[in-house]
Formats: sequence, C-alpha cells, structure tokens
Amino acid sequence: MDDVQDIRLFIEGSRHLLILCHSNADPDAVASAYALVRAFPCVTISVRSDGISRPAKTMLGALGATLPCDDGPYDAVLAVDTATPEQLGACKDLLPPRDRLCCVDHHAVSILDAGVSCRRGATSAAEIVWDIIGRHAEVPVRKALLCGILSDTGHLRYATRDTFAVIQELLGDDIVFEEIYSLLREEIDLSQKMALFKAMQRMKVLRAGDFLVVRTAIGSFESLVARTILSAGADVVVIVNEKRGGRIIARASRRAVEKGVDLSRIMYDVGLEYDGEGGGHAPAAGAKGVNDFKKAATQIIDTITALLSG
Ligand SMILES: [Mn+2]
Repeated sequence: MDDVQDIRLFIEGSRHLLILCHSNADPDAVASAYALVRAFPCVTISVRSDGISRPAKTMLGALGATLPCDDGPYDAVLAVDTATPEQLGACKDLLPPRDRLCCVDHHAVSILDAGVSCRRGATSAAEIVWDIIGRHAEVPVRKALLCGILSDTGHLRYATRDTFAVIQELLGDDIVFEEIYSLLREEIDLSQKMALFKAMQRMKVLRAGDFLVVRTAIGSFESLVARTILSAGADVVVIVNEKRGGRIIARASRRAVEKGVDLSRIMYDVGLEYDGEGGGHAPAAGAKGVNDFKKAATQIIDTITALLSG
C-alpha cells in the first residue's frame, strides 16, 4: 500500500495539481480524475485531456458532474489511465520533468517516466483510484468509478474476482447496480430516431465477397446512423448528406480495414478529384465540398467493393 500513500502525499503536497487523462478520455479516465478531484477538496485541481469520449460525456451529464479546469501554472501533474506520452495527444506538451510527475495506471506496459507512480495490473484505473481515495466516497463518485470499471471491462466480460470485490465495495447499500448501465447509455431523441429510420429505408446493400457495404443518404445525425448500421453487421457504410454542400462520410469495421480498406485514403483521393477535400482515419473518414456528390459517392463505393472483393 506504500505506493498509494506516496500518491496521496504527492497530491496533498501540490498547490495547483493538473490531472491529465489520455486523449479522447474514456469513462475510466474521467471517473478516476473526477474521484480524485472530489477526494482532495483542499487541493486546487484542474483536469485536462485532448478530447473526451462520447460515453464519458454522457456519464458526466447523467451524474450532473463537471471537471474543474483553470489555467496554469501547475506545479505538479498526475497522469491517470495513461501508459505513454503519445496517448496524451496534444496534452503531451503539458508533461513536466519526472520529479513533478505522478502516474496512476493499470496498463500492462506503462512507460511514463514519473517520479511517483502507482501501477498495478487491475482491470481499470478506477480500482486503483478507489484505493488512493481511501475506499470511501459519496454516491456520485462511486457511481462514476463503477462506470469506469464497466467501460474498461467490456461491461464486465473481462472482470476478475478482484474487480468484483471492488464493485461490491463501491455499491455499498445505496447504489442499484442496474442504474450504472443507464449512466453510460446515450438517450436517442425522436428526431434522431426519425433520421435513423429514414436512413434505413434508403439503404442500398451491396455484397462484396464476404463483406456487406451499405450506402444511404440522410440530412443529419450521420454518425449515429453510421454506428447503428455498422452494429447491425455492415462492414462499410457510406452516407451522403445532400444538404450540407455534398458531405459524404464513411465508417468501416475492423475486418474491412484489415482487408485493406483505408477510408482516409479513399476520401482524400475523391475530395481531390471532385474539387472538395477529404481525409480522416482508416476506419472513419469523410469528404466535403465535392462538386458532384452522387458521382463521388458511387466512386467511393466502387473503390471499397473492389478492395473487399479482391
Ligand atoms: Mn483504463
């Protein structure tokens, strides 16, 4: 337990502590930061990350929780749920020399060079933070940590006996476990549902070898539509937004990317060819400002089906 005591002393000894979460911070990172903020009310703490994930935002909203973030200077930095400097994204520049850096992490390979650290092979950072804050906290903090555990264990699929022991402590006698799932679930409103079903009615499903490629069109909520169609089993989905100046987005499954589909490349080429611009990442990319979005979308589909049929 000595490492836990070291972390506490490090936090209490700082005047303005900056907690850094990895980029696109997930519920585990955000819950860990939130719990630390609440557990040390006498220390001025700010929390930063290069973006925050959708489930983490949903969780904070459902808990009515906010994370404090004031400008520096910070005299100490605590990195949580972060294994390498690269995982901090743009916040990498905020890393101090090792004597002013402290690290709380649960990843198997964790190489941040910190003067003080607490690294264990737990299933989530939240479980380590629970130790650091003395295994005692108000209901919203315990709910957040439970969200962190759910999120990092694939909704308990990868939970171990140790995970369940911590869950039992976190629940206490005042939290209903089922409620934790609802904190991570995004509510879909009526207009989103309408967009979803409209897009589904317009779907064209193409088979390319063992893969399914779906093309559809919708005026809003493209990413919700894309996620839903992928989770229904499509390997690639291409969505045309005819309203917004010919915007086209596409998403691909891991299987399709492994087969050679690089949507960022495809969108870049199409953007260039049709006087617009395109790019993104291999599994998620888009193009906008193209002069003939119908032709451009057809070309995108043709390129993808050719790659998947090969
Ligand atoms: Mn984690």
